[in-house]
Amino acid sequence: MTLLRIAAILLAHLVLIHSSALPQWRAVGNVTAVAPLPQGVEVSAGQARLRVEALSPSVVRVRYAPDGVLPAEHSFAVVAATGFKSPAVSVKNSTTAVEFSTSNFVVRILKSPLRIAFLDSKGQVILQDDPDHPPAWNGTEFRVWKSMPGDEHYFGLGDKAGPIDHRDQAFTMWNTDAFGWREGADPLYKSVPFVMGMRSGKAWGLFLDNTFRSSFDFGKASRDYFSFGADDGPLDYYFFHGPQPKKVLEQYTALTGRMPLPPLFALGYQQSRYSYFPEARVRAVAQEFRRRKIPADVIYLDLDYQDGARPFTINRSLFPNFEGMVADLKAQGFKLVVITDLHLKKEPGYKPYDEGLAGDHFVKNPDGSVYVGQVWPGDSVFPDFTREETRRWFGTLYANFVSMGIRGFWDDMNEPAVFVYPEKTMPLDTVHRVDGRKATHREIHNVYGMENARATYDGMLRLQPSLRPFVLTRAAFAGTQRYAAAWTGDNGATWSHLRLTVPTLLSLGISGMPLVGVDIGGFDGSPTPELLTRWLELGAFLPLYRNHTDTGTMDQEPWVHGPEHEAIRRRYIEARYRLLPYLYTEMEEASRTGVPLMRPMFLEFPDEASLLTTDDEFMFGDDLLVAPKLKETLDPYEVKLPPGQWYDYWSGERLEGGKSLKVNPPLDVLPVYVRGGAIVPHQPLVQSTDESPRGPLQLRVYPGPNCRGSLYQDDGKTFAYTRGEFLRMSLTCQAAPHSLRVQIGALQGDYKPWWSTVQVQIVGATNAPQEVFAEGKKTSEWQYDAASKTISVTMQAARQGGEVLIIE
Ligand code: MIG
Repeated sequence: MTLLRIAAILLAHLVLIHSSALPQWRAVGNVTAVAPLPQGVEVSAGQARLRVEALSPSVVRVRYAPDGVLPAEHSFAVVAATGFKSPAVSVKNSTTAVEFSTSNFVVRILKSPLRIAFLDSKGQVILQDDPDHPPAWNGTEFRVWKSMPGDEHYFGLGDKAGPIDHRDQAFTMWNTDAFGWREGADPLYKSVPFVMGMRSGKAWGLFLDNTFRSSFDFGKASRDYFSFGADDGPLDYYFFHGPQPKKVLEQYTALTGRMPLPPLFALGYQQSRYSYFPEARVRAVAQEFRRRKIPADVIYLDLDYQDGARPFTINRSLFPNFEGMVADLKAQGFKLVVITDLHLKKEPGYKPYDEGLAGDHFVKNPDGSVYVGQVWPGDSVFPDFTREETRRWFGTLYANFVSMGIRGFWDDMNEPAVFVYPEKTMPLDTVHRVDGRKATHREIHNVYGMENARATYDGMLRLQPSLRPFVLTRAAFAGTQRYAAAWTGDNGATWSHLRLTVPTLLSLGISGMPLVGVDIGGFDGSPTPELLTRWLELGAFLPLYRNHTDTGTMDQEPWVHGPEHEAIRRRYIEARYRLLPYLYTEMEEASRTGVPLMRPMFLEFPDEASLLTTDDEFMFGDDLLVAPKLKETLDPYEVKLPPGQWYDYWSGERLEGGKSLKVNPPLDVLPVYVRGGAIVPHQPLVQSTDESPRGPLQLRVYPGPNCRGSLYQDDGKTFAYTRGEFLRMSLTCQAAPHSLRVQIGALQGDYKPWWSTVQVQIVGATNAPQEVFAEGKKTSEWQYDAASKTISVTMQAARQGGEVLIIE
């Protein structure tokens, strides 16, 4: 080796690339060798290597090995890296760059110094390493800097409780029990190192597959670049080419998995508190919902049902006939979800402890002894959920509850939370035994909660393979949507937390988690009557509709603030149940595509620059726009209606889009608008999802351009839908001067729905029709309601579909 070459290598290893802030960063230097691969390319820079491979025409994986050795393949998040159809690529090598392209975009690796850029097929840069800051290491720590165009905005990252647009802010990924959190608190309970960038209507995505503490900085350190990095572990990331934001989400969730179709009851109203006890109180709450005719599906049992804070036990003095209570509630159409914390009391004679010890299932100290931490039961031990064998064992602990008919479990405290301060979790050198290798808590911390939820989900499935499990988790990592719904932890009974509900849940949706909710009414403290009413109105249009509060707060059931508030709240809960066919259809879509039910405006309207960072209104599915009152002040506020035609959901009034409305909704109004051209399925009112609606399926038609809708139904409980027991129907409408035609497509699938007639409801009709035809025959089965400007036509449902023609 020549002296010059040695000097060059030394220099490459010693380049100080970020001298102003952190002089110890070292980049890998210049490319010294290029090796084409069938799906990409591997380049060397001295002893370092970079491998870039296309997983699909829209996804590439980027892996660095600073010491030349790519880490063994292991990912908690990724389920489908091999499920993609990898395209073959041809690599072009020049003196300055190595390049390959898929049918959708171009990957260019610049040689000196080693940097990567993603370009569209026209050669425009989508995302690139900052020219002055190639990726660099500092010991085990690494950081990547990307150029940050002034008009680019950033979304995702999990439960970030501030604006959905992360520009100008910095974030940490470290699951934290954050009781008392407020706006901007970071980190919270979940870590999803996935970000979506949006610029000029075009989206890209980036997922850092690394479970260690990581961080993202979108312009705090500099306005010229954004950056991300982790304390340790692999620099292994995926780039997703959109350019549609929905497509980025589809690709990201193809990689990390999607939410399985939830049971229908999960979309019903859910009542919780810390805690309902004794047994008589639980029964009384259930009774009260039925007596007052406030629809509801789920009641939660929090810690106090347990004996001595020990998970999987029952306090028999408070719940003498627990089994009978579960059965009686079931008969009233209620599902019970019970909390099952993961920390197990260290107490010989307590079955989960004895079994877990005998099976060697607990997390260890570095010296090999079992780690013991303080949580609710006092001295507690922690199952090592990273082991398949341990997850299987933990899953068996649910057998009793499942056989009683309990349909859901609530995984709390799984960051994991431990009562030590300020760490709030187990020591970082605690040892996990991931199948086949040891890992410290530094690596496992962020996935511990996900693996806990996985144990619960898989356990339920094994115990009762025909029923869809429902698991609610607090902690999460990328991919947790495969196992659980999630809520945002301990919020508070303040207007600020009502306001944060919207952006926080939107961020979770962009992070691949569609089945999410907040404690409606706030966990910490008791809401004023108005605040609870507004929150319950909004809740009717959130993915999960769950009211929950802390121990020691005032009662928070819908009826506690007198008849006026109760009547409003009941009306919104009823509206939720009437809308279930739409909600369930949208949820089924989310389970197939990863596109969440609750969507930021930019997801539906990527080309509307003025809506890009909007997070005080949102889309609920394809067609509903929800614009809640989120401030305590008395002032009117603006609702931005995207271009096109819109309808007021409650009055049917027609509105012109492309401008803002000033609204000042009274206590009993949550502004909701429907996109012109939507057909939104509804059902008659029920008191729970257990009850079959009686009457016709209602198809509300909001005439407008590109008029369409769809319906998906199945039994809402089992996996029979995977064997053809579902129903799918597509809907369209065409307006012509003086007529409107509504077409119901042929029904697909074998599921027999509860309805045998269909009522087509045309919204926004200013006059009664001249004539109405159903299936080409003139019919008199119609009504016109002048007050709501609605024409309703009832007809028999037929497998081959049908048609209604209205002559105005
Ligand atoms: O330290 O189980 O976020 O929803 O009610 C409190 C009692 C422990 C925290 C959860 C909350 C739950 C509470 N838990």
